[in-house]
Amino acid sequence: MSKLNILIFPDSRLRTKAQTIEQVDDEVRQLANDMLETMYDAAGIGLAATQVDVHRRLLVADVSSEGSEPLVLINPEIIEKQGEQLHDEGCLSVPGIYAQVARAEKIRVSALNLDGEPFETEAEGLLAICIQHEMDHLNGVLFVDYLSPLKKRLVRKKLLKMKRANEEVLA
Ligand code: GNR
Ligand code: NI
Repeated sequence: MSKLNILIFPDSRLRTKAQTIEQVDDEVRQLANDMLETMYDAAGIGLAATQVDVHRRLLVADVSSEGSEPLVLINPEIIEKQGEQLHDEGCLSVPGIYAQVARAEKIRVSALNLDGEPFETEAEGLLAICIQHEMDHLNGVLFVDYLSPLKKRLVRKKLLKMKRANEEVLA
């Protein structure tokens, strides 16, 4: 197991559209394990492969308070959406920024598991939000894309400033 580096907005690699996984092999299982370790270490509830600069369609999530319900979705597809919910979202790739986003309240998802077998699952509430947020990442979309151009510009400025301050400390 190893912890992976998380890309930070406005890194252009976060805009890459992830490729379908053709074969669920040991490399994919290793990636899923490393992503779970990275997510738990960062105290996140979800992580998409895009965020660790791997452009393959894989996401992990765990919305339980004990970190006891890891979920791995390979090649996820939303096959049904119902209702709408508004929630303050954050993102490990957009640290320190929170904003309201509208998402479907309930979704039905198809995916492959770590044995490469297809399955379907339903999610609602926070897990539904998380899966929709991670699936956006796999398509190169970030929650700040739903903000007004003005707010998005302020977020970009703030994070670039943070990045520069960080580079000065390291220099
Ligand atoms: O840890 C996370 N919390 C969160 C809170 C509200 C809505 C979405 C999320 S996902 C985020 C982790 C992350 O950036 N996943 O891509
Ligand atoms: Ni995110």
